[in-house]
Amino acid sequence: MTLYSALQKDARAGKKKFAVLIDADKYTLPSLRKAAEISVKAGADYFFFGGSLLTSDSQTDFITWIKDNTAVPVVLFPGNSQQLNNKADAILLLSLISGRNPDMLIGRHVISAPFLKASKLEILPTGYMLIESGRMTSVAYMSGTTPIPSNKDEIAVCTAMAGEMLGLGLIYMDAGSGAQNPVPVSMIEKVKSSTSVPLIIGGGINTPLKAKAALNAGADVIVVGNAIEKDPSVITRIGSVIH
Ligand code: 1GP
Repeated sequence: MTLYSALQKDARAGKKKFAVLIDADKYTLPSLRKAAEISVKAGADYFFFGGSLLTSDSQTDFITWIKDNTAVPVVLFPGNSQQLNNKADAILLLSLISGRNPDMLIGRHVISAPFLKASKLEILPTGYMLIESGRMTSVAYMSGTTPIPSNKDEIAVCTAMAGEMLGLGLIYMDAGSGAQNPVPVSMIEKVKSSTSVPLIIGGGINTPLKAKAALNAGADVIVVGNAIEKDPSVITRIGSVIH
């Protein structure tokens, strides 16, 4: 079964999942091992790999270590085409549909297509939506796009519906890494009730309470990165909310 079929099946059955986001720049091999061990014990469903910048060359070693030592699938969540890596299992092929930057909607994909076609990566076409979350986030700055205002649920709903109609198999609403405020609950509820593809929510989820709020509102997968870099034990507490 592909990762996408499993995700779709679990989303339909209401089985919630969580992804631990690894930004390779923020880890050393020992700290990665520790986070990975805690993640496995906490029942993490995926390791997502990515970040707005990647300045070290450790990503390949980290992915290799995770593949050799755990059974948790590795999914690329690339900030740019330099983060492509065929040691992973799958890639969120992100089209930044909340923005109007053609490079992020289709340009980078054209450049990456031959590499992806030749790789064994499972391609997960994803409508990626940035949601305004207080202060400017790295992803908004680096992508040169304006996030959807956090009080404009209807814009988020129409954007997600359009993404689904274009054939994107996942919607990922992201407040941005380390966001001051996560994606609002009312926005998650409305997007969930207007679309039928699995919904991923991330950005600023740093407590079990915020994880629970996103899941209850309709998130099928939540993504946690920043909070874990600061305190890996957060994974255990969030894992217990989910499973
Ligand atoms: C960022 O959604 C991810 O793109 C995760 O956000 O790092 O705030 O958990 P955090």
